[in-house]
Amino acid sequence: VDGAVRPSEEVPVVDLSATGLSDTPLQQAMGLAREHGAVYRRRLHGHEALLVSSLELVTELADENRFAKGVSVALENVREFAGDGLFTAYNDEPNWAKAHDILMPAFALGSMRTYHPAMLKVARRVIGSWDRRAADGTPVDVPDDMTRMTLDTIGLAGFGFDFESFSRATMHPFVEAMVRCLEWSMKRLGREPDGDYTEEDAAFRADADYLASVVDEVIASRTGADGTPGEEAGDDLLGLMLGATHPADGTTLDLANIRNQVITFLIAGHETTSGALSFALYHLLKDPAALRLAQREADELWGDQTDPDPSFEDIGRLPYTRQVLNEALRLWPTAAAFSRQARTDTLLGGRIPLKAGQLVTVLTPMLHRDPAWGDNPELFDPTRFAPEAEAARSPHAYKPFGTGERACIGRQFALHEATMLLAMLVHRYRLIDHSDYRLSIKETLTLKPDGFTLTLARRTPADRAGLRAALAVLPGGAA
Ligand code: FDE
Repeated sequence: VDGAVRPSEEVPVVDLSATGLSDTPLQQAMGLAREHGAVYRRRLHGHEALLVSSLELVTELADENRFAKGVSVALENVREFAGDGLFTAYNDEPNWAKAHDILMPAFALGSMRTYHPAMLKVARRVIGSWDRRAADGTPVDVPDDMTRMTLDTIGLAGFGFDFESFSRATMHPFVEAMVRCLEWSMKRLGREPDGDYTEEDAAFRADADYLASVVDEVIASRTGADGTPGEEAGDDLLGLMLGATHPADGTTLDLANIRNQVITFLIAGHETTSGALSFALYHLLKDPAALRLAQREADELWGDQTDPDPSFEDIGRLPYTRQVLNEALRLWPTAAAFSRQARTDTLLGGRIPLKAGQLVTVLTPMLHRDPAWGDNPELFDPTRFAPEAEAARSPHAYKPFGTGERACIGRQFALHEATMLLAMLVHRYRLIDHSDYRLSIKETLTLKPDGFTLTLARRTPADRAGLRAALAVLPGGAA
């Protein structure tokens, strides 16, 4: 009568107000899904979220006629420092469509050719650093180095700005401030109604201001003193944002929005990709059979070359390496949840009433363990992404890049960069599990293996010959 939506009897309700949100809320949510099933309501200090992870319900949520992207409470928090950038913009904010239309061409597959040289330059920085570690036998911190790599790559390829992360002993202060901002966004979800958070908020403000100042430096390096683009705006992301006009109305993006976009791309373009590479290396380390197949694929391209020069086309010739990344992102999608919003009052799955505008959270790692994935969804198995296997599966069973019109614009960028680096690393090194690493996952809104180190040894021609001989005796290995 009062129009309030009453929880349907069938949906379990879990109230976390007494225990609070854990430091690893995503893994907590996964545990609750294992306990209560693929749809449940989570209450926390008067807020309620509906979490969903079955293929059946996600297929409905992916229907763009009934649902659109929802800006979740977590993303509202990120809006505090990324504003109306693409990731955090509301669907109906004019700057979303404008920036999307201007930037889309820069992320088409063909554009990766433009970024390839910058990606390769940074991949060689990783190799320079890892060669020294291989020589002196000291361990590399995998997530740290992947973060250095992806930050330098998006900086150079997107904005012509060099963070020079490999010439620094510690992470660039931009990364540290950004990680704290993301952490603040996550922890803010668990705040108690009567808590005092003045200190956290002041520290956050300082970090957010610092991020903005770095970005202003990036922008200033490309504009005149009056903020207008110089002679050559360039054809990278920043060049497009400064110079390109919207096809429909001929206007350009305003400087406040460009600042938000640069922050957005620096964050979105590196946190998630570095996590994906770290998980891929973790799984290869623990799965010698998969590692050998990845090594064979790279060996077939680059043989015993000491310094191979991967071409743009080579990256399309690494299908197994791509499968390894896909499978790593299945088990650990590094942007691990996204929200959908009902366009009208509707019934989800014919039984769960939703009001127009109501948000639903998709818990991606649990969707990626739906029974549609077969008997042992916890096992790492890149052959799940062989073309025949993919063709037999619903496209809605796999959503590491979100869905629909607000899906990840950087997907090809991330996959090109990550496939190239992964292939170069397995071609060059033996990966040694010196500490018998046990996976533990750190959450800062995104996921990363915590404290993951390994040691390295350079592969020799004899190693490669041995691998060829070993694989040749397997069924199908001679092919
Ligand atoms: C987006 C994205 C997403 C969606 C979200 C929602 O729905 O909310 C997701 C899930 C993602 N993304 C994921 C990912 C993963 C990886 C590896 C990545 N990602 C990467 C990248 C790179 C770059 C540059 C990017 N990325 C970017 C981005 C952007 C800008 C966005 C937004 C879009 C729109 O329009 O909205 C995204 N991404 Fe990502």
